[in-house]
Amino acid sequence: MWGITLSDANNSNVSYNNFTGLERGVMTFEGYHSTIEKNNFWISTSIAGEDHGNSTWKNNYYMAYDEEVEGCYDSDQNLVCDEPYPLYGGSNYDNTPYNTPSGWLKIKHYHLERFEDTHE
Ligand SMILES: [Ca+2]
Repeated sequence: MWGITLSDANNSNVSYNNFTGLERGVMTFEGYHSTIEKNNFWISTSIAGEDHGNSTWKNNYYMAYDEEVEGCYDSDQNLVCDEPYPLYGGSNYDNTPYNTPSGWLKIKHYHLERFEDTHE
């Protein structure tokens, strides 16, 4: 069961959702130029997202890809995995997957702390 299916939908935006209690998160097909960003995919399978179109996936959190054992390394400690997260289906990637739930809310605070640290 999918949380959201975008069928033949163009220029849609799916943001700020918590996908829980599902086996699968978002699937797009036959559509183009939609954006899926800043969602928390609390989905343990590797099929949080499936893309058969040409949508942009960025800045999402994937529970199945947030630890080193799952392949997510964060060598520069900016809360974003160093390697892209491959979406199921086509050949699309989330190039900036967060390793922290709602990491987009924490990144400003994180940078502020780092800035203060380096200027003390
Ligand atoms: Ca990183």
